[in-house]
Amino acid sequence: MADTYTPKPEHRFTFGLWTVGNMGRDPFGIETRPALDPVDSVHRLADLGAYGVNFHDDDLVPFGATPAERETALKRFRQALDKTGIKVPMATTNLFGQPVFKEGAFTANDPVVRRYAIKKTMESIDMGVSLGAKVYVMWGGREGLECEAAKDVRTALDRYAEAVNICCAYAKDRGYDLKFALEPKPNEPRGDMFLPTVGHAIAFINELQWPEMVGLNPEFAHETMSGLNFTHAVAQTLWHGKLFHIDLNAQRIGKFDQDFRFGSEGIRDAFYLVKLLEDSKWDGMLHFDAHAYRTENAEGVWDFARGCMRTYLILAEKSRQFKQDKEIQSALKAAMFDQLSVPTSPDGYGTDALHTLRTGTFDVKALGERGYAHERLDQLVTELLLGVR
Ligand code: GLT
Ligand code: MN
Ligand code: MN
Repeated sequence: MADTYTPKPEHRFTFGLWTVGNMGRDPFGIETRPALDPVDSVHRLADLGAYGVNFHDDDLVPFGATPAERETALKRFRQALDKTGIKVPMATTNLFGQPVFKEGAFTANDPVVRRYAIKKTMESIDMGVSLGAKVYVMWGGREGLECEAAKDVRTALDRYAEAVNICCAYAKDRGYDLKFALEPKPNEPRGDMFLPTVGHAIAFINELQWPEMVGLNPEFAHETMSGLNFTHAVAQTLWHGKLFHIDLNAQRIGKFDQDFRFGSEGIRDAFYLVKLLEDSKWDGMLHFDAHAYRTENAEGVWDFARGCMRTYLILAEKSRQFKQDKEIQSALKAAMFDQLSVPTSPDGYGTDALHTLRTGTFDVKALGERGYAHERLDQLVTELLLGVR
């Protein structure tokens, strides 16, 4: 039955074919559910109220397909999109699944492998753009190391930058309206991966030829795996004007890349993330890069997908309540929340301003004795989230 938290296309929720299509395989066990036909996935997502679907090249056209098979797959998919109104806002390339990429793709030591990775990416960009994609995600699944002696990291970063530059040049050459979003991850599948966190990736972008074409696709699970605060990572990405896409899911610190249903772990973290996205009026896609538990059958997959979207909408509602809650607002006042936007030096950095700062007098004792009401504020948020406010 429809309620306030029923997803609609206007909410801009998207899923990957690889997310709902995840068959429950893990390093210790085989698939627990059958493969999904991309066409069926599009229809089910439309029924649930999603806006769009994203894919790797190989999710849509199986690796090694003949040109005729490729045509058929694309035709059927296009028909499903037309019929349902489901959009393809993002595209990406599988540069990690096949043995050819076991030593790396853009940062493989062998230039031949690197050139193959670029060609596969170009084809995938063409396919994505032809279906409407405006963002191209680069997750360097095999860019990294186990054997530290085998690769020079500084040279690998030269090659990584070269590959991103080539892809930008290709998009420009073809006249595509396409932006690139790098997706950091600290490890898994490689022992250590290049561009492991949002911070590393933002710094890397500054060294590229067309930095304005490249931003980030941060993922909740990936920063959390490193023990970092994902909301802070997204806030800084926004601050740099580099949030081009986002991967939402759930993850516990210190575990393998769990890719759980959004909000299923770390509900407070999920709340602050949603609040940030809502407060900053993020108008890009809300993409769920997550999958159903291995325990689930085909029906459980759609419970999972519905759950991701509902939890986002519930937390968005909580973030509106946060703003309207008088006690929370008064606790924010006690915490001096609004004072952070007052510049430290309202007169700038000139000699007079520096003199004013240099000669200021302060009641350091009184400042040190002040309380900031964080306990009150934090408990109020807890009670809001627990549904008793
Ligand atoms: C893979 C990975 C994700 C990336 C996807 C895009 S593929 O599932 O774990 O984090 O976003 O390449
Ligand atoms: Mn992940
Ligand atoms: Mn991801």
